[in-house]
Amino acid sequence: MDLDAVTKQSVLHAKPDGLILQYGTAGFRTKAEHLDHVMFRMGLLAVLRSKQTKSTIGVMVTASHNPEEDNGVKLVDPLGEMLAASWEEHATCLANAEEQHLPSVLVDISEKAAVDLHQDAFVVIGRDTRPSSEKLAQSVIDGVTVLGGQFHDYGLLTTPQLHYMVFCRNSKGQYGKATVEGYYQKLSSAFVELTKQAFCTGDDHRTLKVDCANGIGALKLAEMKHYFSQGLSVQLFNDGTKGKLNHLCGADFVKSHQKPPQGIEMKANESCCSFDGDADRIVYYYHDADGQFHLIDGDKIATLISSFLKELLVEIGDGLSLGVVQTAYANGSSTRYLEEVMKVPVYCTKTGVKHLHHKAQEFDIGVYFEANGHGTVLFSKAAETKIKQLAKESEDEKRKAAKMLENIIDLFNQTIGDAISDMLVIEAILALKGLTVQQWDALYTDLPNRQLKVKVADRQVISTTDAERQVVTPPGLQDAINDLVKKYRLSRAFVRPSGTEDIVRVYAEADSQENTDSLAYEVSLAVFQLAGGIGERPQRGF
Ligand code: NG1
Ligand code: ZN
Repeated sequence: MDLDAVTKQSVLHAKPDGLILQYGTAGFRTKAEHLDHVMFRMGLLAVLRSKQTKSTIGVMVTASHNPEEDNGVKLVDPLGEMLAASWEEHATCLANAEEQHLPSVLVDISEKAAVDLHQDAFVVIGRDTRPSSEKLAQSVIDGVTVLGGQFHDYGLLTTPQLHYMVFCRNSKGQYGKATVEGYYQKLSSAFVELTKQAFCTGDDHRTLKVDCANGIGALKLAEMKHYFSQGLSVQLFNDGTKGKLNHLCGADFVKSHQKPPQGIEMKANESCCSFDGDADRIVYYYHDADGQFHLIDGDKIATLISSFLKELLVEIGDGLSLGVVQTAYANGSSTRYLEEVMKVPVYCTKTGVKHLHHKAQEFDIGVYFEANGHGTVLFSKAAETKIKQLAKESEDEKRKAAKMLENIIDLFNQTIGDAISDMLVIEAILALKGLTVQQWDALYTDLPNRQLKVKVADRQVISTTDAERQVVTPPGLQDAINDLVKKYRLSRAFVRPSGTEDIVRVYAEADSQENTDSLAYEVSLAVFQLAGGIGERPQRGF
């Protein structure tokens, strides 16, 4: 390591004094103007991680669903997964080191992680459409090059596309070709193959309106839609030509406000969906004939997908295990439906896809979705081998099911939730089952729910247990929540510090929207009073 060169370069990416940031649920995230040094240093760290794993590492510059002024960065590990937990700590140390300590922190990380500094390093970089992203990606490249790493800059990519590229490169092309063209081809041909059966029986051509949150999803979907246009035509809205990224649109807006985005024309019963700013989340929705808005969130997406997979698994009869992984934000009705009606085992993990991803890996087929629409399906190597074998050998009905599963394996982005890939799977299942979006929605009725944010002086005073469903500290807060929850029917509430924003999140559900809103308000007030609330007290009514 040429530490002198690092010191010299680092001056050009100087850390603002006293700024402390944490590698959180989704990497570093804050106002874009505070991130230049973090980007440079994540370039350095990616080189070390690449040397240590002897693999290509990814760096994605994005702040996903957060406002356009924000930005963020996360590293992608060799199999396209989120960065290992021990390296999150290294990332936090490196990002927060004062200028003069930077060389010693680099040496320290290399020693602790037993990095072979003579290894070559290769880093791939992607970024979203934020105005700040291009310059910040250049700072990552500066960090990579000063440590002698090689790199490929993919420029504009969705987050899942960058994860895909990393996995393709490290699997020596076995997972697919590490180009956007390769990504389009892999997904589209699996979609076309899977839906052949539905469309040749004369089913109507499917159409779907997509709100792209004025983000990267618009550019990529516009390029990709020609590849699958025989089976599905998508109409893009909020494509970034006019509006601001994630502003009054996108999956996060639709899910948290439970209303349609601006900038999309919805006719009664028309199927619509929204991506988030980096296209790793998707939610569906429609207006019924009475003009009432219906949201179909990640929980209902997981339900549709797992019921379809379960049918195919019964058909091939091979005893492969299927499990669904959710977080505490999953609507209570979805958990009940999955467990009691579908008889599928359901598990709850902490928020953040890395937790869901790890749990899902315990099954032959693991379906994981956050309620906000971030999720995918993972197939174990053993399941994939079995399915491929059955698709070749077994008798007719079994083979048909195995072939469908084979296409589904290709269609799901196995590295991380992917709005484009999820959209194609959902459309394929709806076509094959002949289901309308209303019929899908009718699988179960969501319990009314509400999410609120509370500002506190230090959100880390709140610690939790039981997959974030119970508060441990500050003392008294959980008792207060328990007492409030008891006042309502079918009620549930929990609070946790956000990993991406400087706030505490409050979640409540109950038998009516009115009761839910009261419960959410009362719990917010308890947080404000017992966990050091700052600014305006929470108000009743939204
Ligand atoms: P935080 O801010 O930790 O709640 C949010 C989402 C997560 C995940 C991350 C990363 C909710 C309640 N939380 O995390 O599910 O998607 O952002 O983007 O939706
Ligand atoms: Zn996202």
